[in-house]
Amino acid sequence: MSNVAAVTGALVAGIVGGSLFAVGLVARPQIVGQGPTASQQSGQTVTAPAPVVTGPGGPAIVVPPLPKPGAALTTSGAAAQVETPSKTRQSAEGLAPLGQPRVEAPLPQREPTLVKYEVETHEVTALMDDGIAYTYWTFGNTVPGPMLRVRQGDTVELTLKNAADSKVSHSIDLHAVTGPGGGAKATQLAPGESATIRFKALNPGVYVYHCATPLVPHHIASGMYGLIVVEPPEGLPPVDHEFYVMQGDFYLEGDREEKGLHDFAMQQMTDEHPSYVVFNGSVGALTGDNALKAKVGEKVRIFFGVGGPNITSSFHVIGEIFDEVHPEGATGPTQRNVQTTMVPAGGATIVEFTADYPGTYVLVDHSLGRMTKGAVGMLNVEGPANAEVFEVIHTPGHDAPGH
Ligand SMILES: [Cu+2]
Repeated sequence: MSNVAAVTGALVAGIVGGSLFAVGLVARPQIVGQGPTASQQSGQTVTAPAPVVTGPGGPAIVVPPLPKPGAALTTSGAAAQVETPSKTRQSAEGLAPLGQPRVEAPLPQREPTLVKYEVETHEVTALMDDGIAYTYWTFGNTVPGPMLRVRQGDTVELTLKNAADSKVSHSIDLHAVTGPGGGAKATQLAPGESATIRFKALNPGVYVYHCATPLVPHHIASGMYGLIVVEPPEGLPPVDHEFYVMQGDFYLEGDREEKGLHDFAMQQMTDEHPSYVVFNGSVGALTGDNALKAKVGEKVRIFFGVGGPNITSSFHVIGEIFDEVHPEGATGPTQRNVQTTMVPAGGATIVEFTADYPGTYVLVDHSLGRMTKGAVGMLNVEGPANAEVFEVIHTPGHDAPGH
């Protein structure tokens, strides 16, 4: 059974209970919310995790290259041998899903400074679904790529490298950049090349970045997107958990039930008929053991973006109400008490809510047909039930999808 079937089946079996998702889901590293710890270097690339900040004129913040993928992942060399015939389809055996993206912790109070990031593009073959492999093109080996996080007024020095073993050129267009192509003009990189740009984070908000090498939607449909958070000068209000989730649509040639490595399907992409619509790169990336976790009473913030390339998201969490939404990722006045928020391709939002009652809350694109294509995530909330918030008076006891 594919993971899409497992996830959908679990939902049909019932959202109530929270113990339903143990079967059929791919195990993978735990997700988000724990940003790397900081260490400081002076203007040099380091291999330790992220930075401590000093005031103006102090050392620049340096964020190191991301770790290499796990041993089970392979580079795209093998993928390039597969053109179309399904009878020669390469096995997906031994492959794993991609890991989860790096999440940056909230920034300390500080004055604007120089922040250095280094990101490397990698082409990686990994599992999209149970037994179904795809050659992703990535920023830093994850989909989405690493979260970048700066403060309004910071000067950001971004070095983009394209790994020497890449097959094609890559680049970066950051929607937080004011400048030619959002940086894409200067960062068109052949395999093995690198480029460095500097930009001022003029506007606060949460912004998508993506590869902008032709054919751009092909690169995005291979996983090349992420979020850059530009905090307002006062920062974002503290919460108990921050999560980083991005939706993307993927186009694989051949039958989705056919195991093995699938190539990119150009016609499906131009027709806007995705084989998969998923959160964080693959089916099951945020379900089962990989579910997001919180406790009753805790405040949750989700940075939610849509890489696309084509599909807009009607982002909703089943069983929850967003206390606050930053529409279109903008800072400033929020909308309160929102059920579903529309997030365009190449757009993002911030949603916040308090987990008031225990249970499993399901992240979806409320164009719910896409659940069958993998667009399902879970937030497991543990803690005491409050009968004033929710109480079952009578039920025949049938599990139901709740929606
Ligand atoms: Cu690219």
